[in-house]
Amino acid sequence: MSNSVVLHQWEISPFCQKVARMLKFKGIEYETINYNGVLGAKVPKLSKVGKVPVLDINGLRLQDSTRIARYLDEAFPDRPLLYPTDPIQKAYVELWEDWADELLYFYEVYFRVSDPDALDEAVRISSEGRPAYERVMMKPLLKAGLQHQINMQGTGRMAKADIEAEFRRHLDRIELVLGQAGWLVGDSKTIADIAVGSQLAEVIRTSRVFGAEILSRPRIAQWIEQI
Ligand SMILES: N[C@@H](CCC(=O)N[C@@H](CS)C(=O)NCC(=O)O)C(=O)O
Repeated sequence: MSNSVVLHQWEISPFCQKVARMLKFKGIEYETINYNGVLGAKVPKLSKVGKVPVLDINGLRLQDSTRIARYLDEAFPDRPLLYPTDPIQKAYVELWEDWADELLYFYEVYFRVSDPDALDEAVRISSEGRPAYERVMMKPLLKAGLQHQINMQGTGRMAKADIEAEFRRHLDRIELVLGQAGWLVGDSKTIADIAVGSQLAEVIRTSRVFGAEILSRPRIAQWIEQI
């Protein structure tokens, strides 16, 4: 493992984007390695869990965006902090982060897999730099993989109207909270904003209809610009 900081990623993964944003927030230079197309077969070998993001840093290999966030604050305490020092604020931040990673994520997957244009865009991004035939191979694989995830979790078995109504309720809550100080917790950016913003940014990136729905809320639109 070299001395440089390396983010092993899928460009369209909201968790990888979350790590990229936290590294920028901390002012840490890094390189990325993308596992596009058939290179995705190498992802299970990067760590025991077999998911990306994986970060190589200071001779360590870290997997899981939340573990990476905690490590960055521990290893670089003099840089801006991702987690507030106040214990109550920290608890709220951690709850938002976990909510984004463990619930909001499945809406992002749902919008990606249920909208043919969003799926095409996701396939295009995830096969960039790879031969054209890999893009053709990837589409059914990505679709089946994502559909399986949301079916197992449950969102994929809900009625479309119910999923969309729940998502709008979540957006309304975020919009309301942002009305306090422009951030989810306290009066400055934390990992809560980065985690929630990274999930929503992926919906905006590939889903035309729900991207517009997110950006129709003025506080969210302004806040996401700063994520
Ligand atoms: N809790 C993990 C979630 C990471 C995750 O689910 N990554 C997905 C890509 S978005 C993945 O690598 N999936 C491959 C698999 O599950 O085999 C984190 O925060 O890093």
